[in-house]
Amino acid sequence: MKKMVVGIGVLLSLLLWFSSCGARIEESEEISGSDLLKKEEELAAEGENYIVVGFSQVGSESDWRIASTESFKETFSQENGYYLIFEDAQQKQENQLKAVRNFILQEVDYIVLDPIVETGWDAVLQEAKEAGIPVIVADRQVKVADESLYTCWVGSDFEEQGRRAGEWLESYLEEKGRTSEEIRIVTLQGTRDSTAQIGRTGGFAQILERNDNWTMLERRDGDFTQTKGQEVMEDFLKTYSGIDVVVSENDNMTFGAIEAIEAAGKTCGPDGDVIILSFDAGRAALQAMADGKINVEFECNPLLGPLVSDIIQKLERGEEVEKLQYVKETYFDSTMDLDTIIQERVY
Ligand code: GZL
Ligand code: ZN
Repeated sequence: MKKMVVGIGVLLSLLLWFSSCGARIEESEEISGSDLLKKEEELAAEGENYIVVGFSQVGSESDWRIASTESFKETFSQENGYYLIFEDAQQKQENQLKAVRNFILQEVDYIVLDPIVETGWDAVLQEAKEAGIPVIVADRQVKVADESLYTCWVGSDFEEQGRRAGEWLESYLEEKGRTSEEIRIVTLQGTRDSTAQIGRTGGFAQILERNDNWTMLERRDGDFTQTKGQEVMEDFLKTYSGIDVVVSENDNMTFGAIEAIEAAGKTCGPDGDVIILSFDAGRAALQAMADGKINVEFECNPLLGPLVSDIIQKLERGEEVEKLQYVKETYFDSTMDLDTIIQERVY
């Protein structure tokens, strides 16, 4: 019988968990994934009915991602009736594929996947389907030939976020009487082929094309990280003169871009040389906006844990769930009462 030795981390955390639940496993005992879960079933028989959830998370590349992980770990706790097996893929799809296969071997009850990019999931989701394990996709989306390979998706309308950014820039430039001068724009893109990047780029492009005086000098992948965002912005500043606007597809790249702009002796924000549009609207970015460095923040809600838990509870009751579930979002700009907004922010 194929013995699957669970990762030491999982083994240790499960050992700790079992000991805390009173089931005693001899310290020296080497147990396999399926034996581990048999023990868990024994526990269940004693009424400790945990729903085992395997969550494959993209990585820890941004403030948004950290808030997302926190939301899932807080929600999928033992007090709430769950046992969470959490895997951080360090922004590599092959790690996510391994994690999902691991979850299947461990016969988890549900798989939650935040897919780093949209393609490459058909085979592994087919395996989950054959194993009878429902897959819930959260945040970013998967593009698969057979939509039945996942139960549902919950997350943001990234294209609307992008459109909202374009609409905001239109009205801002109108207010400033800058509707006939050339507006020179660069874009720091998120991880290429991630749903957030596809949507934000695509949504903004819809508005770009109706403004003849806007010039998109270049869009380049900054991988949603501060380091890469700074690197790309430094190169943009060397390559292009008179950049008027930076569209940055997440706050961490924005922080890097601000570093680069200021190092080049320029200023950004409402009173600066360069207009900064940023996505996520985490607390640190709202503070940077209050400090005058960013013009506008397009919110992206990372608190998906409770929504995914509601979905699982519905499925446990045999209820139908919507295939696509969008979270509500807004934007904040420097004209608003940022101190109050910052106080109220959860992330
Ligand atoms: C968006 C999410 C993106 C964030 C980035 O929902 O996938 O990934 O905008 C994060 O900050 O890295
Ligand atoms: Zn709109």
